[in-house]
Amino acid sequence: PVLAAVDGDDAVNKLDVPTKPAPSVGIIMGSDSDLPTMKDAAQVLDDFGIPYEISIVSAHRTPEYMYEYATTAEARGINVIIAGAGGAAHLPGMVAALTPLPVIGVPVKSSTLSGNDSLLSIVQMPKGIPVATVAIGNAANAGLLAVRILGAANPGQRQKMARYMASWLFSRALRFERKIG
Ligand code: RP5
Repeated sequence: PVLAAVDGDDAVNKLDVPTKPAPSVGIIMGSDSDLPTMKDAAQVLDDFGIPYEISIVSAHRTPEYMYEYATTAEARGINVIIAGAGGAAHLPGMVAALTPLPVIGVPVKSSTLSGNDSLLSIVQMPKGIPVATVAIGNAANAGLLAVRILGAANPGQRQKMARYMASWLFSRALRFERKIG
């Protein structure tokens, strides 16, 4: 009866339903078999409290969806795209050709050529369409690079990165001391 007096959006507002923040980073990958690698990027974004979306988008299995994803990402509020793929890894480059957003490519380790194929496919983008490429399998660095890109225009985010770097270096130094101590 209390809610009977209100309708539509008003009812939602009265109930104070928490709204999810819009994703700022898009994590995409060519196959679900890339997920064990790509989850590290998601973990970093979780640690920094950055909202993201994560989806399977294949350049050769779902090319129309890839086109739609890349051409609508900017309008959906995405600021950075992290794209992982293995083998003939054309996903990051093709997405970068379809959006003005920065694209970070993650070469996923393949079973036949250990990811060397993925690395060369992603890193060798011709002049004009850049893809920032991380090391084979290093999706964590892709997440960290996305945080740094967002931090370029966000001092609070930059401070978080500085704190992360200080604690990371400190824990490494501690580990080293324990080893030699
Ligand atoms: C690429 O082919 C994917 O990015 C993946 O790394 C690789 C193998 O895909 P699956 O055969 O495991 O689906 O498109």
